[in-house]
Amino acid sequence: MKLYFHPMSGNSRRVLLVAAHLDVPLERVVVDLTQGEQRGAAHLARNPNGHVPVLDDDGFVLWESRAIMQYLADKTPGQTLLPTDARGRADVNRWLFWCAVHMAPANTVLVFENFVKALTGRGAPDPAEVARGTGLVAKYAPILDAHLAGKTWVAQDRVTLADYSLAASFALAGPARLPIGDYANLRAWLGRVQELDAWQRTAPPAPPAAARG
Ligand SMILES: N[C@@H](CCC(=O)N[C@@H](CS)C(=O)NCC(=O)O)C(=O)O
Repeated sequence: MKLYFHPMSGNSRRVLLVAAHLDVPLERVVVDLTQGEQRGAAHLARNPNGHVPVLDDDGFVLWESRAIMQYLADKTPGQTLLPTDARGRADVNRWLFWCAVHMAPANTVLVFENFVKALTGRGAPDPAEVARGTGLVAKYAPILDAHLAGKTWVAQDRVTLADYSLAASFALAGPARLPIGDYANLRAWLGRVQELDAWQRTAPPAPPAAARG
């Protein structure tokens, strides 16, 4: 299986985390987002959205990171990252959708303003966008923080796709200056995910100094 990805992309990271956890070998193909390769004809043919990640499993081409996570889990006999019973699966899906619709987009505003712009030489953060992203993180991060009180993992009392999906959206918390300092449960949980073997095995290279926050 081939994964078209970029090493600094949080959306790619969540797929890499699941593949590492499940020991699914992936041939990694970098799409250079810093050079606009995602908007070239070859990549648009794989994903008309011009985004990474994209999985190619022997001609079956799949985009959307959480769909790819589920596909890898479904293909792996005996996996425990995605429950097979209706309620367990719904519980994990609840957090996957919440991540996709609320938490990750909130974090992405600040990742773009405080990290991607520096990485790609697109100028200073826009204060209005920083204020908007800060407001969105302040709206959603406390929900995750409160949910994690007294819990080790987000769903099902074990590591699931929910943890990898959400943690990947916080992967650039430092350089993106995500305002999560007040959320002790969230930070402790993120620390636990970051200690997992899959996290260590998928660490991206250090970004250039200008984008380190
Ligand atoms: N909902 C998509 C989002 C994918 C996405 O936004 N990927 C970013 C990288 S983290 C991208 O490819 N950006 C390129 C661009 O916007 O030009 C997913 O989960 O896969």
